Amino acid sequence: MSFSEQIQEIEAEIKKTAHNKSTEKHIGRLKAKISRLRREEIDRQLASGKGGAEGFAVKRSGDAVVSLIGLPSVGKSTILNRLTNAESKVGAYEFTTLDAIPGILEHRGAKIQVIDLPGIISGASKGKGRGKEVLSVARNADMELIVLDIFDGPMHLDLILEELWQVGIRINKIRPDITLKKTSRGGIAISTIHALTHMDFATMKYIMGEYKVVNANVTVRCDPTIDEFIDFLEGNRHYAKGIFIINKIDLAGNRLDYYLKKFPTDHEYLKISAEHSENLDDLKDDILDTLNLIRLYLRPQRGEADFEEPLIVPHGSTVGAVCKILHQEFVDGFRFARVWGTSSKHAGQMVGMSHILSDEDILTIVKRR
Ligand SMILES: Nc1nc2c(ncn2[C@@H]2O[C@H](COP(=O)(O)OP(=O)(O)OP(=O)(O)O)[C@@H](O)[C@H]2O)c(=O)[nH]1
Ligand SMILES: [Mg+2]
Repeated sequence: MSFSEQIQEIEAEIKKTAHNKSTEKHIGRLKAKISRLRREEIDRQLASGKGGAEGFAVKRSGDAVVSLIGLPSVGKSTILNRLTNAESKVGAYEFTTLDAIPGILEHRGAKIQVIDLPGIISGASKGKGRGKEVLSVARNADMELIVLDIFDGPMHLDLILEELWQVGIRINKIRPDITLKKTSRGGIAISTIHALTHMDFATMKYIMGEYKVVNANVTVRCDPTIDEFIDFLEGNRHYAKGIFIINKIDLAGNRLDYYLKKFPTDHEYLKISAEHSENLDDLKDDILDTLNLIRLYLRPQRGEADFEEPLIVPHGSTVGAVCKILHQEFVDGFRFARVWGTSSKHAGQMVGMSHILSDEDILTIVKRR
């Protein structure tokens, strides 16, 4: 049986199995099997050089990377051109863009790399229409701008999320907080912090069996679904933020509300017209807010803080993380840091590597001599 036939057969079995408490173990195991088969198939393709076609070469730059994902002709390139200094060809026909085109969006002191990509189609994750290369750029981005057009958007949304899901990209999801330590004997011990509502320990053990885990200590600090638990066991998942954009609202005229109502309500949408530059400032703000970055002003030991070029780092960054971003020598030679701003108890507070910084803090790192 071919790889896709095997998967189809298992998927059919999941579909025809009633989902309830008594079938939970069985379904968990079947889902884990599909994940394993897919991973094996990808490994095989990579090994044989098939599907390993030349990827798009985009050098990462800026404080964060955002990629434009959507079907052909929805307006991705128009958005890139409006947000950044870049020029990507715009066309009234599909597949105008054939390459990854990066540009830089400068907003609120941050430099965000925005990457325009060819449109994806159904089957992209399996390689259709250079889909693999497109999705691999998306996998390296911190955030996906999912572009939908006002008319076909509701139809395209599931397709896009499915293709992203297939290559291991999880949108607006939190990495399941689970740790697993293999042991040499004693079976599987599971400890939890909250009650699990999606599966019981027996199901978890059964699924782990599919991954040949028989002796381990597992700590679960969340309430994972079967899919989330498999994601954890598979590893190699990319958790990216996502913004859902509805473009071309100008074309709907006074029927705008009618078309907007067709979009599923489980996401929030930003409604824009790239062509008429409508709501683009909201989009820029949304990108910055969703990336959740903070600005730090670095101040040398003797001298003034640099308010012109803030260092942009993710919200929740520690002094240690900043040292790492700056240079390994700050990590190796770290003595202490001084902080002025909302994260400090008083001006110039002495702090260690684990101190968490806030937006617009001033930071001095003191190294050993
Ligand atoms: N009316 C209107 N047309 C738009 C808008 N945004 C883009 N377009 C038009 O839609 C067509 C496709 O735009 P592109 O930016 O090339 O779309 P794309 O998503 O990059 O397309 P591919 O590169 O083929 O995937 C062009 O004719 C644009 O002028 C919009 O907000 N309103
Ligand atoms: Mg394009």
